[in-house]
Amino acid sequence: MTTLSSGSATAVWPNEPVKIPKKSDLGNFNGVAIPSGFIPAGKKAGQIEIYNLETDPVSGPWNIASLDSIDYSYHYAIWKDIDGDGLNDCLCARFHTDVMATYGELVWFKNPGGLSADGTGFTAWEQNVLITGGPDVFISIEDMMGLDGKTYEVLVTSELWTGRVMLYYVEKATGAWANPVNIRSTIVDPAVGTPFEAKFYDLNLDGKLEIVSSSTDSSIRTGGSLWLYEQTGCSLTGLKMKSSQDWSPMATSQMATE
Ligand SMILES: [Ca+2]
Ligand SMILES: [Ca+2]
Repeated sequence: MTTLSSGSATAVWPNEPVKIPKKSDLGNFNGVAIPSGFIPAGKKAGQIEIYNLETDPVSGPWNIASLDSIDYSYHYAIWKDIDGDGLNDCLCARFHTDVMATYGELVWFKNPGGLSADGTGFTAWEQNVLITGGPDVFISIEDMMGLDGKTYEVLVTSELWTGRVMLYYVEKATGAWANPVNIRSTIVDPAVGTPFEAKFYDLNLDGKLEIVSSSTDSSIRTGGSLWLYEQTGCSLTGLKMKSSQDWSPMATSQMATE
């Protein structure tokens, strides 16, 4: 077992580790990013910390979110060249919560380049908010073909604070995500309870992606639920998903035994 670090600069509430692609613009090392932060007092100041796993001991961390002006919680990250400058950036959801307000954001961090395997050359990553009041914890992205024959890059989000499962999408083009005007959205489920994670899968191998989302909702049943959504393909872009109201939700514990 490798202990990344126990120093005072490390994550106060680590979430899902995300592998960093071994690319020259990301230091050219096998690395991992640790998004962090959550709701409890003292745990709200999250970070996105990069570690180089090729050195012994591991090198880092270098915090992509070092320019945060207030506390944010981070749970997952996607590496993608958002602005089309050839450097992979970091796309993620985050949320801020305090006694005055709670809200989520979709944000991307611009890779300034210059990161080396030992961390020299690391400089702060500029932050760019794309959506406010929606994505907050988990995002996942896939290419999908629309009924108009165009390819779309589609984010599915599970939104802890709005209780929704959503799609956000742009027509696939270099730099498309960098301009919020390009981003459209559709509701998959307006009230799934308290969701945490949603992902695309082709569960029935018919070539169309389904969505699987987990949530808790004590008003529906005690414990967790696993929700499935399938495409009905009746909107302009073919991205409309079947309402969860057509499904009979099953608790995950039941699924294991039935
Ligand atoms: Ca870029
Ligand atoms: Ca399918």
